[in-house]
Amino acid sequence: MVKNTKLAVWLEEIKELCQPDDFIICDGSDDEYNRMWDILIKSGVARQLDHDKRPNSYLVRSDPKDVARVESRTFICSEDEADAGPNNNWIPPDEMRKTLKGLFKGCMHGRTMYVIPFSMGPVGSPIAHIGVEITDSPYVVASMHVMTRIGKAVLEELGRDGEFVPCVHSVGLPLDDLDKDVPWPCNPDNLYISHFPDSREIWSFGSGYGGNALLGKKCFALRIASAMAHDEGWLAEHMLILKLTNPEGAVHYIAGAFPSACGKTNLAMLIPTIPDWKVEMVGDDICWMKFQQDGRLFAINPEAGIFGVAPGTGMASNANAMLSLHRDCIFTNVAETDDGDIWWEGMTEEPPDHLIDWNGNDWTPESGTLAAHPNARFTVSAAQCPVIADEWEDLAGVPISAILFGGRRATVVPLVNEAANWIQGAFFGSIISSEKTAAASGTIGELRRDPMAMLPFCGYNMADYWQHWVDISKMQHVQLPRIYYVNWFRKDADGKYIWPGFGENSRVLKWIFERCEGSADAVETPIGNLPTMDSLDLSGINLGQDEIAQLLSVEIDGWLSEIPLIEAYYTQYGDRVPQALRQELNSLRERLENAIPADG
Ligand code: OXD
Ligand code: MN
Repeated sequence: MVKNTKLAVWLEEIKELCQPDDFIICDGSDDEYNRMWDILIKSGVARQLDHDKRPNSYLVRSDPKDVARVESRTFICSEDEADAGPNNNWIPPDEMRKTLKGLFKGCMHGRTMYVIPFSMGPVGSPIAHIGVEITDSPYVVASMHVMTRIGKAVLEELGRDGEFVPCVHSVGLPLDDLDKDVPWPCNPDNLYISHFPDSREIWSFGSGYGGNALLGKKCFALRIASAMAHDEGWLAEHMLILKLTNPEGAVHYIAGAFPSACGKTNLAMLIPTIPDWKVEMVGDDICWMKFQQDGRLFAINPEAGIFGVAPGTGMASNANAMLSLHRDCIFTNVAETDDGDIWWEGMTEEPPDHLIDWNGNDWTPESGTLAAHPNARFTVSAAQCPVIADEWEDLAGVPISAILFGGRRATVVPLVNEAANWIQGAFFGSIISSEKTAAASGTIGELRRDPMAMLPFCGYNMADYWQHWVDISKMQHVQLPRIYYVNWFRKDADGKYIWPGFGENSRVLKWIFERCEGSADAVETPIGNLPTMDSLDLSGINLGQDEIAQLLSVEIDGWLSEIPLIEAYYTQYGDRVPQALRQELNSLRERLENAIPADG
């Protein structure tokens, strides 16, 4: 029985539109989870892995045309095009509604419509929000079981008049169009991942994969939530959350935004190389932050699971991720071993002699193809991570002391740079970039900007989002976290990484921790506050003085050549770029010009 009036009316509407054969309100039980796997195994899309090796775990192979988020088919349908901004694809809401009505009409013929009430964040947390996803995909139901909190408790929390974000999903392939169902139904030629930030709705058609279909994650927790956060004075960010404990037992919580493929999951569950320091994970991908009465900024991980990229994950690169995967996992588009287990590139140094690849074909190391799809994923409960912090589900969240922004830069950007204040930090966030091409020594490679790592995930105009960051600093009685720009990816003249990264990043985390405590030194430079040689703990690390100097250098010329690139980047956002950020850019230029030696 659905008690929530808005939900009851909406469910009838969607039933009428999609015309499913069956209708189930998900209760979140183990029985329900197992039932989904019975269905998926029977349909031929999933196999259970060897129970002794990996209990209660499944391998799924998607349609090869449906393997990743599709940004070109992701739309923000705000009333005004300018509110979506150049960072988003825009279609007028009326036009999109008309298209969607046509597509969704009868789209669940022959299928079951599942209703998933879900909470982003621990049920009842003041930072959490509720959504309801309607889907015709049992794979989505099973995945939502792991990735969010779902079922009866959420309906209770919703009560009679609680608010929720309606999320409608269909694989877009009604059964009456087919003689027989296919293992992974989808409709890649009619793909629409549509967001309505004004009415806070999500409609997704045609894909069953990841961020296109598990609507709680990127669609709700970032695109729609960023718009909610803008209106309500909080922050919905593409950030990990980690807990850092020093040898004396003092704790700081740190959030960090990194574009895809910058080692974010590795950092969230890093094993420190410095003795007696401890890193624990609160979240690996998304962070919602609200100010509390006492002015501190508290964060929750709105997700309950990890949807991690499998290739490249191994005991050497991320042991804690590997150790999370010992049971109760979903693996999508990885390879299958002859003994009923899984494998992907990077899991072990040597590949097995024979595999079934992600397409279901025989594979040997001589095949010359990838055994796992590069975007193959593992889905696992965050609770299974061996370094999950005890407080990861605290209703109040955890107080954030510092925020990191990072990109993948071979040149110019130092290992770590502390912003003098929140506005400079927001400026750092707005210019995060990664080099697309290997830069020749002394030049900057072609840059892909990914401000705050939110480029594909900000549900409104990026410049308005920057303004929101600026406005946060004007709120009354708030204690703002410190902000840092980090870069693990500097290369030397031979194109080799200078910084070893991985567990050694704990040295940078230690400096940040000690800055928060007020016990570590920094030098003020034209670009921000950098560690003094003595304040960064480099004991026992195999780096020469030259290399350290390069990692911490202030490259006046390099930064001066960045200024016009940043200006050009801002130009596409026109007048909406916050004055405060333009001022930061101007002051940076002035400080750099003043730092040029008189005879230089
Ligand atoms: C992700 C991403 O999948 O950021 O988390 O692309
Ligand atoms: Mn992500």
